[in-house]
Amino acid sequence: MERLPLKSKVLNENQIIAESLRGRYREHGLLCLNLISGPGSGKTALLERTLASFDPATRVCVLTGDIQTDNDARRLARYGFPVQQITTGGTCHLDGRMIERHLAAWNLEDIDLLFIENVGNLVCPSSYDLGEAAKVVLLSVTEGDDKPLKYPSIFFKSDLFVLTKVDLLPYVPFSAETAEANARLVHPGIEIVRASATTDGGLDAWLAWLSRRMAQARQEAPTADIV
Ligand SMILES: Nc1nc2c(ncn2[C@@H]2O[C@H](COP(=O)(O)OP(=O)(O)OP(=O)(O)O)[C@@H](O)[C@H]2O)c(=O)[nH]1
Ligand SMILES: [Mg+2]
Repeated sequence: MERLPLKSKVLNENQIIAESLRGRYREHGLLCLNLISGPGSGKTALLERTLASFDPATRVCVLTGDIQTDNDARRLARYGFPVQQITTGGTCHLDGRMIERHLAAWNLEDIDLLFIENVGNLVCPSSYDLGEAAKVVLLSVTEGDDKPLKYPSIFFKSDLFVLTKVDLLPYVPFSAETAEANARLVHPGIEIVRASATTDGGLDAWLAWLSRRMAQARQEAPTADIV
């Protein structure tokens, strides 16, 4: 059998859906962020505090993924913004088709910011593009400062590394500097913020990053110059 060399990557089904989602997000100037971490690093807590800080007129929606339960959607729905739970029933990551199906319930014209909280897993979600503008990786200070070296793919693919639960730093043998240096070894350009969902002002750096990226998404929308 003769083998033909392929010069470009054959797009798999997920990638085709992701590119279509990305195009739709761009068209509406919507910022989509895909939050990824191991189980319990604080994704939902970060989102709860973030939603609590927003003006009620903020056009933000959340899709939150878990293998079982709608616990996270119930936690997040308390803040008055549209939230949907995606229960995968065993799959360890979200994929483009799941996102597409759940977004059908919403009008993208009415959304400026879409958070996707992925299933708690530091490995599988890194392989699935959801059309997001950026992946955001979270790692908490109770998980070990070597994790960026042990799970390099997600640190390599993320624009932002949020080091969470920094209020616990005095109580655990964890060096924030080492974790950050390890993340930069894997991905020299990665941006890093430290966060605490339990401390006043603990999310300031994250919120500043968020508003910068929202402004950028608005500017890149095709209608940005039309007043
Ligand atoms: N001390 C402290 N605890 C936190 C912080 N953020 C989250 N937690 C706690 O960590 C636990 C897990 O937080 P979640 O927000 O549920 O974590 P998650 O990443 O959404 O978890 P999964 O969705 O199951 O992967 C909860 O008991 C939170 O109260 C923080 O900044 N500081
Ligand atoms: Mg959660």
